[in-house]
Amino acid sequence: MSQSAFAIEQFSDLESSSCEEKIRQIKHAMGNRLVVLGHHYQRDEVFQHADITGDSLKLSRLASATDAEYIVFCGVHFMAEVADILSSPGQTVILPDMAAGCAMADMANLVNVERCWKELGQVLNPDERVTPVTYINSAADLKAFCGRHGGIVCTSTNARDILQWSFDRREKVLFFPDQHLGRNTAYRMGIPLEQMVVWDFNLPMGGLTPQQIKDARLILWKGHCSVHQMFKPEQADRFREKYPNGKVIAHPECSFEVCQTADEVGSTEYIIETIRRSPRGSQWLVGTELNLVNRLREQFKEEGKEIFFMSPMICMCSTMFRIDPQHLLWALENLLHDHPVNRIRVPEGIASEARLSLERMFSV
Ligand code: CIZ
Ligand code: SF4
Repeated sequence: MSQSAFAIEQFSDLESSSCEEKIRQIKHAMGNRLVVLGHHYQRDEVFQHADITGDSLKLSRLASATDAEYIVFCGVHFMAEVADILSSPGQTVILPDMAAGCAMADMANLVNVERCWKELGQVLNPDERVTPVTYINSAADLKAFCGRHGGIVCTSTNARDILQWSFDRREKVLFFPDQHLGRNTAYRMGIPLEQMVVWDFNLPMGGLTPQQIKDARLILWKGHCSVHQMFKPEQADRFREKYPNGKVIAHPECSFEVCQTADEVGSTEYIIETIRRSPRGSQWLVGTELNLVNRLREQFKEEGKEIFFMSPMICMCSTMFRIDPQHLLWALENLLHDHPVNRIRVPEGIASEARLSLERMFSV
């Protein structure tokens, strides 16, 4: 990085409102050279600047289609990695704050997933009998692991089709890092809970006996999202007492009990679409990240739809929240002066294997 790059300290104390104006000016000045992507969980002050908004699947597809020189990803680290993997060599992907990770993604790493694969090898031949499936919320080297071992990536939008693809190829699936997405999706496909086991990566052999492994169809990694784990079925009960005609919609990262009581279960894109299509005057209790729920409440107010957040407590994704207008402005100001900061670069060896598992997903 050149010495004349701007330091974040020059921006940290700026008011959000003055960042807003400057961000607009830089975006205008850079035109088509720049595209800003915004995930649904971003705060409004940042989300408003996105040229394209969506879930990670939609954004990663669009990242591969754009020919902008700079892709600024307002989201979390694994999403920017996917954008880098799918973009072309001349493009640069920027994550405005490197601390924007995903606690759930961090619950699986290459060391403990490779150990799991080796330990499964003591009981069966995993490369013949187990399809590894990684949720897109995972590091690039885990996507590469899936690429190497005949596996695939899924998102919460396509998890069902991806699990079907995986079971069509091999009799078992190892699903990481989110146990809830795996369990909720497989159960709705008709796989009973008795055919699922949880792999505790802190224990030898995942804490399972050889027989449990042989009998299982789905091996679920013991990972979770602490934001979605806050929602409880009692919150749905209380809502229904008050609004007997109201509907409950939950993200599949929520617990099994919450998804069982919900009227609808689906990804952020599904939640938005379902509420959009619902009749005027509908009442919804929504179990997903707070910024998105607040935005839905505003967006559909005019149609007389009432939207409530599932938890009485504030549960926001604290890492998504790291991307603030100050960091976005800092990243853009540097780009305007051709000093990319916080570039996300996946080494080519990892990227090419990760691309395999992503391309398998796109082909399903
Ligand atoms: O895939 C995504 O973007 C995430 C993390 C959630 C969702 O349901 O969209
Ligand atoms: Fe990760 Fe949960 Fe935040 Fe999504 S809401 S980015 S899964 S920590």
